[in-house]
Amino acid sequence: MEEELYSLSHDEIAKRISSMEIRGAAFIARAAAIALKNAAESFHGTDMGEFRSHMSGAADVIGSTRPSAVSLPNAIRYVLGSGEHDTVDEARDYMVERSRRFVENSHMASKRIAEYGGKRLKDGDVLLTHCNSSLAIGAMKYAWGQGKKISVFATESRPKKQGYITVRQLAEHGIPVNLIVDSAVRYFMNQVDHVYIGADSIASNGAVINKIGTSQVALCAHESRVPVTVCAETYKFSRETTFGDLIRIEERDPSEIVEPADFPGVNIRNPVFDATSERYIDAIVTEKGIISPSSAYHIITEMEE
Ligand code: RUB
Repeated sequence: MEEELYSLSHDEIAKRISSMEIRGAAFIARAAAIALKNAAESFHGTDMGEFRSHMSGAADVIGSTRPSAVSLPNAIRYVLGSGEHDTVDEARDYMVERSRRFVENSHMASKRIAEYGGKRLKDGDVLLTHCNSSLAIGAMKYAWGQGKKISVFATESRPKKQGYITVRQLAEHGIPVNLIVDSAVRYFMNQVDHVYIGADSIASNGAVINKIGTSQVALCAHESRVPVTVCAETYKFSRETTFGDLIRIEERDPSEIVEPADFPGVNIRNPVFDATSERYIDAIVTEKGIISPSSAYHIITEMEE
């Protein structure tokens, strides 16, 4: 599916991110990098001013698709870079190369995180996950590949039910998996050894933004003394939060939950992410190693400009 993106316009990729055909923070970030490459290659003039405004227009369109995934602006910032260029050809080549590098680094980071996160699991461990995180699933698959007989509880993750993707991916891999409704998390938590989840964004204080309901899962795990591990690349850390900005929580169309016409006079709210306090997170597995949430600020200060 990622390969297919190279033949699409940046507008088409932006549409697919908005409609959630492309979803999950890691994939969104790589799609954004590919969209910018395509945008740079679709510009045929020689005027640097026009090229700059073409690229900043493309960055705005792509960047406004999913407000809670900081991986998206971070990918855009990386691809556009800070280099000074004399000609359009030079600028285009630079961005195409930065896009290629971002995508490659992202895949490499996923592999490392799978390894580091997978190694922490033991034979017989029971995991619980929420939504559909390619990184958390990568760690589970790695552990399974090491011969550890893990099993997983996966929430449905209303309203878009990304948990269905998770259970299918795990079952196809042969990993025993139980699909549960979101409200069954506490019922099963006493059978769970680890909560493994992904992240859309991580703030400078270590708070994690992930699929709505993650904070309830983490609170419940905390109460049962079950460690919560977040699998996330460093490009999901938000530099802006260091300077006081808050990560915006995306609120999507109510029709994702119910048909509003069936509930006249009812206000239907559909926030799709929430913030989990760093107090309820035991470890964040990054490609640079496993860190405590309190190290988020240092990760941010070390991020490439
Ligand atoms: C997806 C979601 C995932 C994170 C991490 O939400 O919350 O847990 O994006 O995914 P949505 P990954 O379906 O609304 O995009 O580990 O694949 O980056």
